[in-house]
Amino acid sequence: MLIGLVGKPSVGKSTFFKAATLAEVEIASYPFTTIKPNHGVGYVKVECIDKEFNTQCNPNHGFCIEHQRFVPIDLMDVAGLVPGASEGKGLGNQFLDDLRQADVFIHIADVSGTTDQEGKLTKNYDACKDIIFLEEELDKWYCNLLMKVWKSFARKAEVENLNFAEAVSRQFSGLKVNEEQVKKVMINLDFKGKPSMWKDEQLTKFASYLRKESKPMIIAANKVDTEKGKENYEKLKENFPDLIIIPCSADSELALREAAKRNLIKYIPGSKNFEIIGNISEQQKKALEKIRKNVLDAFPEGTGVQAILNSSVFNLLKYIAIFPAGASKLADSKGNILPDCFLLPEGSTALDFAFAIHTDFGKNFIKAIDARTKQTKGKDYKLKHRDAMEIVTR
Ligand SMILES: Nc1nc2c(ncn2[C@@H]2O[C@H](COP(=O)(O)OP(=O)(O)OP(=O)(O)O)[C@@H](O)[C@H]2O)c(=O)[nH]1
Ligand SMILES: [Mg+2]
Repeated sequence: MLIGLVGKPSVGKSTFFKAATLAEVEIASYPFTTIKPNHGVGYVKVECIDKEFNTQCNPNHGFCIEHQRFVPIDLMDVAGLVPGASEGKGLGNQFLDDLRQADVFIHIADVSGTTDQEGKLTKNYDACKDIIFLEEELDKWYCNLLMKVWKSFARKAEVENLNFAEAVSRQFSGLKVNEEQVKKVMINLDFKGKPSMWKDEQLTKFASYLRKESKPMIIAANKVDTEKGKENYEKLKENFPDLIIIPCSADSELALREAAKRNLIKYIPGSKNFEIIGNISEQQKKALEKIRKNVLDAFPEGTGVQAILNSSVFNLLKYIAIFPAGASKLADSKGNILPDCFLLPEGSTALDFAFAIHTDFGKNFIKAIDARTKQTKGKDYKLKHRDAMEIVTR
């Protein structure tokens, strides 16, 4: 699972990245602070099943606080994208190639109204413009990649009488495009005529639809803590009712996460509360209480960072979290309780899960056992979010 952070310069991509990963990255108020991509590990939050089993888990990866399990996901932060990037403006859009393997994008938008389209300081800037131009630049990026090979690829697929959707997904597997997504796009577009004969505007439309399908996007309305933040966030929501837009203050999440790391406060990422537990100065206390009042109490999802990560994986991509769990004992051979948690696409079966654990588990699959009910499930059993399953092999 790879989540890509995109947006124009100075919107807070690296701040969001740092808040989610606590990796040391550069953050500054001038455009193009980030040039080389930052890779890191963030987490989605899942209500852990250990509570139901009256135990405390020991995760191999990620962590668990008060029965809230944090499951690792890969995050990538890249340079800022400006209008005209596909014609080489700013840093261009070639750096997006680093994000070809992304499953989902988070568009970090700046609702403070204080950064213009190139990330420079301004006043009363309308964030709605950024939603439109960013989509356009992402479409152009896809379109350029497709255009390069389209004619020869499509002709070859036609001559060899290949299954078109499968051939496209194979040709563009680097973009993590799958056959189902291509099929869906073809049905929606319903173009007549051979793909090798498509006009440029048809291919442009195809690229745009395919991009939306294979890189779904959620919007982080960042900097809601600022004076105009809430008002501009409401405006975004009104103008784009079909998009998932979540209010966010990456800066606040970063402050809370760093204070928690230094044992100054107790804060579970994504919660609407924190408790001061360490020795802090009056000034630090004032800053933290301001976050409580202006962000945590003011927005239903707190700082929004955790909600955005969760929403991208569980609402937009519709993934489910599955726990490998012995039906008679929850610990692995080393005594670790519920050490793993897998993120799988919706519709995954018990057999898919077995293969996700290990190819040998998949190949030697006999049955699955639901650790809660002790019921036996066959290979076609469709898994549910937070299922706990044992895989029995030959
Ligand atoms: N008020 C406020 N400021 C923020 C927030 N998030 C980031 N900032 C500030 O916005 C500025 C830009 O932050 P960065 O994280 O460097 O932005 P970026 O999008 O990575 O910028 P580039 O790498 O240049 O594309 C910094 O001064 C941050 O402190 C937020 O939630 N609220
Ligand atoms: Mg940056």
